[in-house]
Amino acid sequence: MGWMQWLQTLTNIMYAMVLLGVVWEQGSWTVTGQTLLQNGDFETGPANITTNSGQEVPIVGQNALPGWKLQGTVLYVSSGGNISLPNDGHGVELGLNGQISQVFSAEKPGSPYALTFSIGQAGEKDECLASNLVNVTVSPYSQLFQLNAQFTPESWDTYAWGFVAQDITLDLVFKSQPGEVDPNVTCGPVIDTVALKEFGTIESSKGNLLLNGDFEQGPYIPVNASHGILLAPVSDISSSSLPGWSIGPSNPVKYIDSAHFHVPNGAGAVELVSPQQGAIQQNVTTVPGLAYGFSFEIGDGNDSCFGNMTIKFQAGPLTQNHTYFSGGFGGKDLVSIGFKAESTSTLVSFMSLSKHYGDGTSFCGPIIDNVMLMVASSGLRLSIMLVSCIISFTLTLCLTI
Ligand SMILES: [Ca+2]
Ligand SMILES: [Ca+2]
Repeated sequence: MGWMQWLQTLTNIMYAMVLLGVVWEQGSWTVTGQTLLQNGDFETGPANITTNSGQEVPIVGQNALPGWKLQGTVLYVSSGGNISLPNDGHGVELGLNGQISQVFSAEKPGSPYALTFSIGQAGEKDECLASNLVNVTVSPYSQLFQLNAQFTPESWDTYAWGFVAQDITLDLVFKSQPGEVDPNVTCGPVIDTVALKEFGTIESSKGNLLLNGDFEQGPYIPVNASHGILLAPVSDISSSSLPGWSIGPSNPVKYIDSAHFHVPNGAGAVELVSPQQGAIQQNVTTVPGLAYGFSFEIGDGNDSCFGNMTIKFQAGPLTQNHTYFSGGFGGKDLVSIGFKAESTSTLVSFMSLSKHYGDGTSFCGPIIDNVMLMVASSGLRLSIMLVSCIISFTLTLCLTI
Protein backbone atom coordinates (compact mmCIF):
# COMPACT_ATOMS: atom_id res chain seq x y z
CA MET A 1 0.00 0.00 0.00
CA GLY A 2 1.43 3.40 -1.01
CA TRP A 3 1.54 6.42 1.26
CA MET A 4 -1.43 8.02 -0.52
CA GLN A 5 -3.53 4.93 0.25
CA TRP A 6 -2.39 4.99 3.89
CA LEU A 7 -3.34 8.67 4.07
CA GLN A 8 -6.77 7.93 2.60
CA THR A 9 -7.29 5.05 5.06
CA LEU A 10 -6.33 7.30 7.99
CA THR A 11 -8.71 9.99 6.74
CA ASN A 12 -11.54 7.47 6.50
CA ILE A 13 -10.92 6.24 10.06
CA MET A 14 -10.92 9.80 11.45
CA TYR A 15 -14.11 10.59 9.56
CA ALA A 16 -15.79 7.48 11.00
CA MET A 17 -14.71 8.47 14.52
CA VAL A 18 -16.26 11.91 14.14
CA LEU A 19 -19.49 10.32 12.97
CA LEU A 20 -19.46 8.14 16.06
CA GLY A 21 -19.08 11.14 18.32
CA VAL A 22 -15.49 10.45 19.34
CA VAL A 23 -12.65 12.89 18.94
CA TRP A 24 -9.10 12.38 20.22
CA GLU A 25 -8.13 15.55 22.03
CA GLN A 26 -5.43 16.38 24.58
CA GLY A 27 -4.73 12.74 25.48
CA SER A 28 -8.33 11.54 25.98
CA TRP A 29 -11.49 10.94 24.00
CA THR A 30 -13.98 13.77 23.74
CA VAL A 31 -17.46 12.28 23.90
CA THR A 32 -20.24 14.07 22.08
CA GLY A 33 -23.42 12.45 20.87
CA GLN A 34 -23.29 8.78 21.82
CA THR A 35 -20.63 6.12 21.53
CA LEU A 36 -19.05 3.07 23.08
CA LEU A 37 -15.96 4.00 25.08
CA GLN A 38 -12.54 2.89 23.82
CA ASN A 39 -12.75 -0.89 23.73
CA GLY A 40 -16.04 -0.44 25.62
CA ASP A 41 -17.19 -3.90 24.54
CA PHE A 42 -13.88 -5.49 25.66
CA GLU A 43 -13.70 -7.45 22.43
CA THR A 44 -10.05 -6.39 22.04
CA GLY A 45 -8.25 -8.45 24.67
CA PRO A 46 -4.78 -8.15 26.18
CA ALA A 47 -2.10 -8.93 23.60
CA ASN A 48 -0.72 -11.91 25.49
CA ILE A 49 -4.06 -13.57 26.36
CA THR A 50 -6.15 -15.96 24.34
CA THR A 51 -9.27 -17.30 26.04
CA ASN A 52 -11.55 -20.17 25.37
CA SER A 53 -15.28 -20.35 26.02
CA GLY A 54 -16.12 -19.91 29.72
CA GLN A 55 -12.57 -19.03 30.76
CA GLU A 56 -11.41 -16.39 33.25
CA VAL A 57 -7.76 -15.32 32.82
CA PRO A 58 -6.00 -12.81 35.15
CA ILE A 59 -4.71 -9.72 33.35
CA VAL A 60 -1.18 -8.71 34.31
CA GLY A 61 -0.15 -5.08 33.95
CA GLN A 62 -1.96 -1.76 34.51
CA ASN A 63 -2.10 -0.97 30.80
CA ALA A 64 -2.46 -4.48 29.41
CA LEU A 65 -6.11 -4.07 28.39
CA PRO A 66 -6.49 -1.66 25.43
CA GLY A 67 -8.38 1.51 26.38
CA TRP A 68 -8.45 0.82 30.13
CA LYS A 69 -6.26 1.30 33.19
CA LEU A 70 -6.36 -1.59 35.69
CA GLN A 71 -5.78 -1.97 39.42
CA GLY A 72 -6.17 -4.95 41.77
CA THR A 73 -7.39 -8.30 40.47
CA VAL A 74 -8.99 -8.04 37.02
CA LEU A 75 -9.72 -11.06 34.81
CA TYR A 76 -10.49 -11.27 31.10
CA VAL A 77 -13.55 -13.49 30.64
CA SER A 78 -15.30 -15.18 27.72
CA SER A 79 -18.92 -16.24 27.40
CA GLY A 80 -19.62 -19.91 27.93
CA GLY A 81 -20.29 -22.27 30.81
CA ASN A 82 -21.42 -20.19 33.80
CA ILE A 83 -20.50 -16.92 32.07
CA SER A 84 -23.11 -15.21 29.95
CA LEU A 85 -22.40 -11.86 28.27
CA PRO A 86 -24.02 -9.66 25.63
CA ASN A 87 -23.39 -11.05 22.14
CA ASP A 88 -21.69 -14.09 23.72
CA GLY A 89 -18.51 -12.06 23.72
CA HIS A 90 -15.88 -10.95 26.22
CA GLY A 91 -15.85 -8.77 29.33
CA VAL A 92 -13.81 -8.16 32.47
CA GLU A 93 -14.37 -9.62 35.92
CA LEU A 94 -13.46 -7.41 38.87
CA GLY A 95 -11.91 -9.61 41.55
CA LEU A 96 -10.54 -8.55 44.94
CA ASN A 97 -10.03 -4.76 44.87
CA GLY A 98 -10.39 -4.98 41.11
CA GLN A 99 -10.78 -1.70 39.26
CA ILE A 100 -10.91 -0.52 35.67
CA SER A 101 -10.95 3.12 34.63
CA GLN A 102 -10.91 5.26 31.51
CA VAL A 103 -10.37 8.98 31.07
CA PHE A 104 -12.55 10.85 28.60
CA SER A 105 -13.23 14.49 27.78
CA ALA A 106 -16.60 16.21 28.02
CA GLU A 107 -17.45 18.83 25.44
CA LYS A 108 -17.94 21.34 28.25
CA PRO A 109 -18.50 21.39 32.01
CA GLY A 110 -22.20 21.21 32.84
CA SER A 111 -23.02 18.78 30.04
CA PRO A 112 -25.44 16.04 31.19
CA TYR A 113 -24.44 12.47 30.31
CA ALA A 114 -25.88 8.98 30.69
CA LEU A 115 -23.58 6.00 31.12
CA THR A 116 -24.80 2.64 29.81
CA PHE A 117 -23.10 -0.58 30.92
CA SER A 118 -23.84 -4.27 31.41
CA ILE A 119 -23.14 -6.18 34.60
CA GLY A 120 -23.00 -9.96 34.73
CA GLN A 121 -21.33 -12.64 36.76
CA ALA A 122 -18.81 -15.42 36.42
CA GLY A 123 -20.12 -18.35 38.43
CA GLU A 124 -23.26 -20.06 39.66
CA LYS A 125 -26.17 -17.64 39.70
CA ASP A 126 -27.29 -17.93 43.35
CA GLU A 127 -23.81 -18.36 44.75
CA CYS A 128 -22.37 -15.25 43.11
CA LEU A 129 -25.33 -12.86 43.20
CA ALA A 130 -24.42 -11.28 46.58
CA SER A 131 -20.81 -10.72 45.53
CA ASN A 132 -21.63 -8.80 42.37
CA LEU A 133 -21.34 -5.31 43.82
CA VAL A 134 -19.61 -2.67 41.76
CA ASN A 135 -19.15 1.01 42.54
CA VAL A 136 -19.33 3.33 39.54
CA THR A 137 -17.76 6.76 39.84
CA VAL A 138 -17.50 9.87 37.71
CA SER A 139 -16.42 12.33 40.37
CA PRO A 140 -18.23 13.65 42.34
CA TYR A 141 -21.01 11.23 41.36
CA SER A 142 -20.88 7.66 42.63
CA GLN A 143 -23.39 4.81 42.84
CA LEU A 144 -23.37 1.18 43.85
CA PHE A 145 -24.77 -1.34 41.36
CA GLN A 146 -25.50 -5.02 41.66
CA LEU A 147 -26.62 -7.66 39.22
CA ASN A 148 -30.34 -7.81 39.90
CA ALA A 149 -31.43 -10.66 37.63
CA GLN A 150 -35.13 -9.92 38.25
CA PHE A 151 -35.84 -7.83 35.20
CA THR A 152 -34.57 -9.90 32.28
CA PRO A 153 -34.36 -13.62 31.53
CA GLU A 154 -30.62 -13.15 30.93
CA SER A 155 -28.00 -13.58 33.65
CA TRP A 156 -26.78 -10.03 33.03
CA ASP A 157 -28.42 -6.60 33.34
CA THR A 158 -27.87 -3.45 31.32
CA TYR A 159 -28.08 -0.26 33.40
CA ALA A 160 -28.06 3.45 32.65
CA TRP A 161 -26.86 6.06 35.15
CA GLY A 162 -26.70 9.81 34.72
CA PHE A 163 -24.22 12.49 35.77
CA VAL A 164 -23.30 16.07 34.95
CA ALA A 165 -19.74 16.74 33.75
CA GLN A 166 -18.02 18.86 36.40
CA ASP A 167 -14.87 19.32 34.35
CA ILE A 168 -13.53 18.88 30.82
CA THR A 169 -11.51 15.79 31.72
CA LEU A 170 -13.37 13.01 33.53
CA ASP A 171 -12.37 9.63 34.93
CA LEU A 172 -14.89 6.79 34.78
CA VAL A 173 -14.12 4.12 37.37
CA PHE A 174 -15.66 0.68 37.99
CA LYS A 175 -14.48 -0.86 41.29
CA SER A 176 -15.55 -4.13 42.90
CA GLN A 177 -16.99 -3.95 46.40
CA PRO A 178 -16.82 -6.66 49.04
CA GLY A 179 -20.16 -8.44 49.41
CA GLU A 180 -21.55 -10.42 52.31
CA VAL A 181 -20.65 -13.81 50.95
CA ASP A 182 -18.84 -16.97 51.85
CA PRO A 183 -15.12 -16.09 51.78
CA ASN A 184 -14.56 -19.18 49.67
CA VAL A 185 -16.68 -17.66 46.91
CA THR A 186 -14.30 -15.85 44.58
CA CYS A 187 -16.58 -14.63 41.79
CA GLY A 188 -16.92 -10.90 41.19
CA PRO A 189 -18.97 -8.63 38.93
CA VAL A 190 -18.39 -8.85 35.18
CA ILE A 191 -18.53 -5.57 33.22
CA ASP A 192 -19.30 -5.27 29.52
CA THR A 193 -20.66 -2.87 26.86
CA VAL A 194 -19.70 0.52 28.35
CA ALA A 195 -21.09 3.50 26.44
CA LEU A 196 -21.82 7.18 26.97
CA LYS A 197 -24.42 9.57 25.64
CA GLU A 198 -24.29 13.34 25.93
CA PHE A 199 -27.77 14.84 26.06
CA GLY A 200 -27.07 18.47 25.20
CA THR A 201 -29.94 20.91 25.61
CA ILE A 202 -33.39 19.34 25.74
CA GLU A 203 -36.42 21.48 25.09
CA SER A 204 -40.12 20.81 25.62
CA SER A 205 -42.19 19.98 22.57
CA LYS A 206 -44.58 22.72 21.51
CA GLY A 207 -47.29 23.39 24.08
CA ASN A 208 -46.26 20.53 26.36
CA LEU A 209 -45.14 21.81 29.76
CA LEU A 210 -43.40 18.50 30.48
CA LEU A 211 -39.79 18.00 29.52
CA ASN A 212 -39.19 14.82 27.50
CA GLY A 213 -42.84 13.82 27.95
CA ASP A 214 -42.62 11.44 24.99
CA PHE A 215 -39.42 9.81 26.31
CA GLU A 216 -37.64 10.26 22.99
CA GLN A 217 -34.53 11.28 24.94
CA GLY A 218 -32.95 8.43 26.84
CA PRO A 219 -29.64 6.64 27.31
CA TYR A 220 -27.52 4.88 24.68
CA ILE A 221 -29.13 1.58 23.74
CA PRO A 222 -26.76 -1.15 22.54
CA VAL A 223 -27.84 -3.01 19.42
CA ASN A 224 -28.20 -6.19 21.47
CA ALA A 225 -30.37 -4.61 24.21
CA SER A 226 -33.40 -6.76 23.43
CA HIS A 227 -34.52 -6.59 27.08
CA GLY A 228 -34.31 -2.80 27.48
CA ILE A 229 -32.17 -0.65 29.77
CA LEU A 230 -32.71 -0.44 33.53
CA LEU A 231 -32.68 3.19 34.66
CA ALA A 232 -31.11 3.56 38.09
CA PRO A 233 -33.17 5.42 40.73
CA VAL A 234 -32.33 9.12 40.93
CA SER A 235 -33.98 12.00 42.79
CA ASP A 236 -32.01 14.87 41.19
CA ILE A 237 -33.35 15.32 37.67
CA SER A 238 -30.23 17.24 36.60
CA SER A 239 -28.32 13.94 36.68
CA SER A 240 -31.11 11.65 35.49
CA SER A 241 -30.46 9.17 32.69
CA LEU A 242 -34.05 9.99 31.60
CA PRO A 243 -33.95 13.78 31.02
CA GLY A 244 -36.65 15.67 32.88
CA TRP A 245 -37.73 12.79 35.11
CA SER A 246 -36.73 11.50 38.53
CA ILE A 247 -36.79 7.74 38.98
CA GLY A 248 -37.50 5.58 41.99
CA PRO A 249 -37.46 6.04 44.95
CA SER A 250 -35.70 2.72 45.33
CA ASN A 251 -36.26 0.52 42.29
CA PRO A 252 -35.40 1.08 38.62
CA VAL A 253 -37.72 1.43 35.67
CA LYS A 254 -36.89 0.20 32.19
CA TYR A 255 -36.22 2.30 29.08
CA ILE A 256 -37.34 0.56 25.90
CA ASP A 257 -36.98 1.38 22.21
CA SER A 258 -39.03 0.62 19.14
CA ALA A 259 -36.23 -1.54 17.69
CA HIS A 260 -36.92 -4.20 20.32
CA PHE A 261 -40.45 -3.50 21.67
CA HIS A 262 -43.79 -2.11 20.67
CA VAL A 263 -43.62 1.56 21.65
CA PRO A 264 -46.94 3.47 21.80
CA ASN A 265 -45.54 6.67 20.27
CA GLY A 266 -42.21 7.41 18.58
CA ALA A 267 -39.01 5.51 19.33
CA GLY A 268 -38.73 5.50 23.14
CA ALA A 269 -40.95 4.78 26.16
CA VAL A 270 -40.78 3.71 29.81
CA GLU A 271 -41.82 0.32 31.20
CA LEU A 272 -42.81 0.33 34.88
CA VAL A 273 -41.24 -3.03 35.68
CA SER A 274 -41.09 -2.83 39.44
CA PRO A 275 -44.23 -3.37 41.47
CA GLN A 276 -44.99 -0.74 44.13
CA GLN A 277 -41.71 1.17 43.98
CA GLY A 278 -40.90 1.59 40.28
CA ALA A 279 -42.01 5.09 39.45
CA ILE A 280 -41.18 8.25 37.50
CA GLN A 281 -42.00 11.83 38.50
CA GLN A 282 -41.68 15.37 37.16
CA ASN A 283 -42.58 18.75 38.67
CA VAL A 284 -43.98 21.45 36.41
CA THR A 285 -44.47 25.14 37.16
CA THR A 286 -48.18 25.97 37.04
CA VAL A 287 -50.50 28.88 37.84
CA PRO A 288 -52.93 28.25 40.71
CA GLY A 289 -56.53 28.36 39.50
CA LEU A 290 -55.59 27.89 35.82
CA ALA A 291 -57.09 24.95 33.91
CA TYR A 292 -54.78 22.29 32.43
CA GLY A 293 -55.22 19.26 30.20
CA PHE A 294 -53.30 16.09 31.00
CA SER A 295 -53.01 12.97 28.86
CA PHE A 296 -50.81 9.91 28.39
CA GLU A 297 -50.72 6.57 26.64
CA ILE A 298 -50.42 3.24 28.46
CA GLY A 299 -49.79 -0.02 26.65
CA ASP A 300 -47.74 -3.19 26.52
CA GLY A 301 -44.44 -3.83 24.78
CA ASN A 302 -45.57 -6.78 22.64
CA ASP A 303 -43.32 -8.90 24.82
CA SER A 304 -45.77 -11.47 26.19
CA CYS A 305 -46.48 -9.48 29.33
CA PHE A 306 -50.11 -10.30 30.02
CA GLY A 307 -52.91 -9.33 32.39
CA ASN A 308 -54.62 -6.42 34.08
CA MET A 309 -51.95 -3.81 34.65
CA THR A 310 -52.87 -1.20 37.24
CA ILE A 311 -50.98 2.03 37.69
CA LYS A 312 -51.44 5.00 40.01
CA PHE A 313 -50.93 8.33 38.31
CA GLN A 314 -50.95 11.86 39.64
CA ALA A 315 -51.41 15.19 37.92
CA GLY A 316 -51.53 18.04 40.41
CA PRO A 317 -54.46 17.58 42.77
CA LEU A 318 -55.72 14.46 40.98
CA THR A 319 -54.52 11.00 41.95
CA GLN A 320 -56.17 8.08 40.16
CA ASN A 321 -55.68 4.45 39.30
CA HIS A 322 -56.00 3.14 35.76
CA THR A 323 -56.08 -0.50 34.70
CA TYR A 324 -54.91 -1.46 31.23
CA PHE A 325 -55.66 -4.96 30.04
CA SER A 326 -52.65 -6.35 28.20
CA GLY A 327 -53.06 -9.16 25.74
CA GLY A 328 -49.29 -9.01 25.31
CA PHE A 329 -49.46 -8.02 21.66
CA GLY A 330 -48.75 -4.28 21.68
CA GLY A 331 -52.05 -2.51 22.43
CA LYS A 332 -52.54 0.82 24.16
CA ASP A 333 -55.06 3.11 25.89
CA LEU A 334 -55.19 6.88 25.79
CA VAL A 335 -56.05 8.49 29.12
CA SER A 336 -57.04 12.15 29.16
CA ILE A 337 -58.24 14.32 32.01
CA GLY A 338 -58.44 17.96 33.00
CA PHE A 339 -57.78 19.73 36.30
CA LYS A 340 -57.26 23.13 37.87
CA ALA A 341 -53.85 23.74 39.38
CA GLU A 342 -53.82 24.38 43.12
CA SER A 343 -50.17 25.29 43.42
CA THR A 344 -47.27 26.92 41.59
CA SER A 345 -45.75 23.44 41.29
CA THR A 346 -47.68 20.51 39.83
CA LEU A 347 -46.40 16.98 40.26
CA VAL A 348 -46.87 14.44 37.47
CA SER A 349 -46.07 10.86 38.45
CA PHE A 350 -46.65 7.24 37.43
CA MET A 351 -46.28 4.12 39.55
CA SER A 352 -47.11 0.50 38.84
CA LEU A 353 -49.33 -1.20 41.42
CA SER A 354 -49.50 -4.71 39.97
CA LYS A 355 -46.90 -7.42 39.57
CA HIS A 356 -46.30 -9.19 36.26
CA TYR A 357 -43.86 -11.78 34.99
CA GLY A 358 -42.97 -11.69 31.30
CA ASP A 359 -41.46 -15.14 30.99
CA GLY A 360 -42.38 -16.68 34.32
CA THR A 361 -39.29 -15.38 36.15
CA SER A 362 -38.55 -11.75 35.28
CA PHE A 363 -40.65 -8.67 36.07
CA CYS A 364 -42.41 -6.77 33.32
CA GLY A 365 -45.12 -4.13 33.35
CA PRO A 366 -47.13 -1.44 31.59
CA ILE A 367 -45.54 0.95 29.07
CA ILE A 368 -46.04 4.70 29.60
CA ASP A 369 -45.57 7.13 26.71
CA ASN A 370 -46.58 10.46 25.16
CA VAL A 371 -47.29 12.26 28.45
CA MET A 372 -48.67 15.76 27.88
CA LEU A 373 -49.56 18.59 30.22
CA MET A 374 -50.93 21.68 28.52
CA VAL A 375 -52.58 24.93 29.50
CA ALA A 376 -56.24 24.56 28.63
CA SER A 377 -57.27 27.51 26.50
CA SER A 378 -61.01 27.88 25.96
CA GLY A 379 -60.72 25.95 22.68
CA LEU A 380 -58.54 23.26 24.17
CA ARG A 381 -60.83 23.08 27.21
CA LEU A 382 -63.73 22.17 24.93
CA SER A 383 -61.56 19.70 23.06
CA ILE A 384 -60.43 18.06 26.30
CA MET A 385 -64.05 17.72 27.41
CA LEU A 386 -64.97 16.09 24.10
CA VAL A 387 -61.92 13.81 24.03
CA SER A 388 -62.45 12.83 27.66
CA CYS A 389 -66.03 11.89 26.96
CA ILE A 390 -65.20 9.98 23.77
CA ILE A 391 -62.52 8.04 25.57
CA SER A 392 -64.85 7.41 28.47
CA PHE A 393 -66.77 4.86 26.40
CA THR A 394 -63.80 2.54 26.73
CA LEU A 395 -61.93 3.88 29.72
CA THR A 396 -64.73 5.14 31.97
CA LEU A 397 -62.81 8.36 32.41
CA CYS A 398 -64.79 11.53 31.79
CA LEU A 399 -63.74 14.56 33.75
CA THR A 400 -64.43 18.14 32.87
CA ILE A 401 -62.69 21.33 33.87
CA1 LIG B 1 -18.21 -7.78 25.15
CA1 LIG C 1 -42.23 7.91 22.87
